[in-house]
Amino acid sequence: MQNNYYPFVNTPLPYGYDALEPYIDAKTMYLHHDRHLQTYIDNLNEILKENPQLQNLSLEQLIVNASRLPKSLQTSIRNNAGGVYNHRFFFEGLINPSDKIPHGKISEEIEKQFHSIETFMGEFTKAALSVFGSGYAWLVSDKGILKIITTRNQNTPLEQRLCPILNLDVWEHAYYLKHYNMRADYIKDWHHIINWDNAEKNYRNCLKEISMR
Ligand code: MN3
Repeated sequence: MQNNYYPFVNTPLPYGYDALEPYIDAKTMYLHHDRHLQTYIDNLNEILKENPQLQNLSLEQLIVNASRLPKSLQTSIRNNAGGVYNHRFFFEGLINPSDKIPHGKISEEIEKQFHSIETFMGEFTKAALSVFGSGYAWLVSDKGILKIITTRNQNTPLEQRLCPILNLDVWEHAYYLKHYNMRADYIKDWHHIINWDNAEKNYRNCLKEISMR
């Protein structure tokens, strides 16, 4: 991944702010990317500026090693490096128009493990609705096996040694302007803009990582 070391910069979205209309509105995308993600980037740079010994670690290395850092740094690294990683992952996972259904290896694996795409989407939706407060729902690979998990705040699957394929930000800032408190409506809209090519690419990378070990 480019721009993966200190000092981090906020690369532009891979599409316009209004590209995901009518499913996610331009104002939400602007605030989400230019304010929320920017804040995580600024905070992370500030922490690393004060801790030069961490500046040669990549974003992923910071996250994976967070629990080995001094106690005072653990939470702030987890929140801010996680906030950068999770948001980049989320934005890269969206496209409009979308193919609507998965294809390739990920499609085969979803059908094998969840019986059908519909069952999978139902289970993913249930997980996303179950997040109490702020967090994410994820499709991850656990050594090739697909799992749906949720994480709180800005925690990531990387800390659990899981390989992320797809995520959904269910913090209220991701949908409140358009969907108000109706998270279920937001999730339904998100189904229309999943970048399945990106999910397929991520899954193939997950499988590659296993074979390299
Ligand atoms: Mn967010």
